[in-house]
Amino acid sequence: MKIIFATGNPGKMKEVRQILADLDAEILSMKEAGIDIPIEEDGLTFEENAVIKAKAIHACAPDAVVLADDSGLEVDYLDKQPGVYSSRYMGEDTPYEIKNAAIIRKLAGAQESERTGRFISAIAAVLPDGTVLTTQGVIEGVIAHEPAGEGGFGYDPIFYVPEFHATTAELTPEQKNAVSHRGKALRAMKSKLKRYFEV
Ligand code: ITT
Repeated sequence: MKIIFATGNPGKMKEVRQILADLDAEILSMKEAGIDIPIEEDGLTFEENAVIKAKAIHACAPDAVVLADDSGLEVDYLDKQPGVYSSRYMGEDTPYEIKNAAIIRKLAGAQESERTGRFISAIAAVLPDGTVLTTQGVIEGVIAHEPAGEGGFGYDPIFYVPEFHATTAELTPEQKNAVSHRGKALRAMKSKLKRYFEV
């Protein structure tokens, strides 16, 4: 089976490869598949945007299984921002040091109990016959007072997971994938794909 993963985010792609490593499939990024098209993510939910990305790439590679992830950070104190706008928040090219510092500043007046948030990942698959499958995964946490850790990408340095006493940027890739929104959503998708192809 050939799987094309519809992402241009190298941090995401690295995690996806590790999480899908046990599948008997060739896993290609969009770039490796030679596909370079702009995709307008104009959905209002993570699931809608994941389906938009997977369908756009399916149109270019109809014989492959195409997967896409749409994900983001919801911060309760900020009315669930940045949410589906996580990568566009404060500008797509703004470094995460600046975005992360801004979120911490915005929470300056928050009580400890108000610092809750979550990472959400929606995964969509479009199969060669056009079937669309979707799954979702969530990890709950709190916004840290200071960024910490060098691992992961994006908002990981400010996403503190109380059970680990660490941010997701301080976890090893294996630890993060075992508990992350993306790990959960992709493992659920693996089960759906296995069921679909065994029937
Ligand atoms: P593609 O659309 O090409 O996959 P993207 O980075 O634009 O890349 P999204 O639209 O799904 O992807 O935005 C996800 C953003 O949410 C991502 O850029 C980070 O800012 C944030 N995010 C999602 N998962 C994360 C994680 O595991 N760790 C840290 N930040 C994460």
